Amino acid sequence: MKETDTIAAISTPVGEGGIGIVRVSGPEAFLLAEKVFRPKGKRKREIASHRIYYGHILDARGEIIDEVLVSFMKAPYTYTREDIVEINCHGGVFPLRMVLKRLLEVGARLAEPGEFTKRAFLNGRIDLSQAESVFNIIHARSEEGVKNAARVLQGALSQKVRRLRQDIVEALAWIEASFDYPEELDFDPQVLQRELRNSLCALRDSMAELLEGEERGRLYQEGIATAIIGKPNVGKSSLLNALLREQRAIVHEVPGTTRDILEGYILLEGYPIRLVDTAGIHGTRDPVEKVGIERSREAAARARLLLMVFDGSSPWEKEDEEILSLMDPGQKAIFVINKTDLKQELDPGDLARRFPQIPLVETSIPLKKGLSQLERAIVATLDQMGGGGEHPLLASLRQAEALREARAGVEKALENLEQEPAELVSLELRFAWEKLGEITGETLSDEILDRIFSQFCVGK
Ligand SMILES: Nc1nc2c(ncn2[C@@H]2O[C@H](COP(=O)(O)OP(=O)(O)OP(=O)(O)O)[C@@H](O)[C@H]2O)c(=O)[nH]1
Ligand SMILES: [Mg+2]
Repeated sequence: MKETDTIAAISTPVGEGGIGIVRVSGPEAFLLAEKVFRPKGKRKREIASHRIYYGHILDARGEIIDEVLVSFMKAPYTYTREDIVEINCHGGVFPLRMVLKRLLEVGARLAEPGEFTKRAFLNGRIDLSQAESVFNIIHARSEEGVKNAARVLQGALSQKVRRLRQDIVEALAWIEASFDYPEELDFDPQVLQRELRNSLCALRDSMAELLEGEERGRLYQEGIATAIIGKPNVGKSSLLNALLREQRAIVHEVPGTTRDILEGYILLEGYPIRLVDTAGIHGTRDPVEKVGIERSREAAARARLLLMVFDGSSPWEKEDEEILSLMDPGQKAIFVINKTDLKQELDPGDLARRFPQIPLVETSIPLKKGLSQLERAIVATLDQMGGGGEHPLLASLRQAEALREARAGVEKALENLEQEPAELVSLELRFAWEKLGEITGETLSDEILDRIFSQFCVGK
């Protein structure tokens, strides 16, 4: 399906900056831009492609709206593979809106979120994995995340997926030939079986290899949600501030100081970490505190890593026990015994004996003790979560899910290779082939495509 109208949007963030860009794409991009743009001095000459022109955008009455630089780019060597015009305006909310409004007046349509990238996909310039990497580059939370997404944009994942699909097609061809024309194959059926088994095993292993990097890819891409939880007054907000190295959260000796969720980002050894400070969890009648505590529980449930903070200077209480119960089997945790500068009432040995697999760090915020040890424990835990894989290519749940299903299909085909009729094996392989196609967008419904692109920002 080819889009035929001409779209326009502000492609830079809304706010005040040196410049802002309004982008126009579609068959009438040049025509519409020329209606609103008056180039300085070159009124008679024809516009050449991939050149930048200086001049003014005029309103309907011919009054100057803004002084601009305009790039005219003829298809197909453009982002969308359509004609594109980019207008560099002064970067303010009003000049950009006025220029955009002017383009809409002369016939452009306001672009939907992600529509420029969607057109690049629909016009065949990039596949879906590459389109998603554009989103990942924009939203990456670390340098590693940007680099991994850039590799996907260059086609690294598409290439791998195409190769896997090609291998499946070859296996299918053999299976179906042996099924349809067994007498014409001068192969020993047993040799054929063995060959097939080998190539399916190789397929399964390459898929597993790709999946291995998934967790790590997502860690770099999204940042790891890390919740600081504990009963009131143990020093959670103090710990957040110490790790962020700024006084972000209010710290106070009155228990129940933190009411709302507070967040901040830190980078540790390239890992982007989203630290979430929460309200101290305990039984309370205060209705506002109750809401805060409910949010703490939700934040704890969503986190992939929990920093469980205990006050070393106060005896173990049932509230501390309750904190322990928030730990989910799928989550990683680190124990933090804080306030070690005060007289100690809590024996860290008890916790260490009960949970030998969970790292335990002793800290004192005023003495700045144990903080680098805590940071090292966090990095070590993330290394464990990430597993191997040099440059992970999978950073989206959607892609990983499709690959997992494809792998399951190949595994079933392998299991059934000897027992079941060839038809069943080939059905499983067809399924795997189709699932792999979802990664690159070759086999995906319009509805899902719309959902994917709607997550993008307007103007991208
Ligand atoms: N002596 C000592 N005091 C600390 C330490 N860490 C925090 N505090 C003090 O403990 C009190 C509570 O600290 P917060 O960081 O507000 O504790 P919190 O866990 O966020 O408390 P809530 O938000 O009420 O749940 C403050 O008076 C801090 O100065 C520490 O390591 N040693
Ligand atoms: Mg607090």
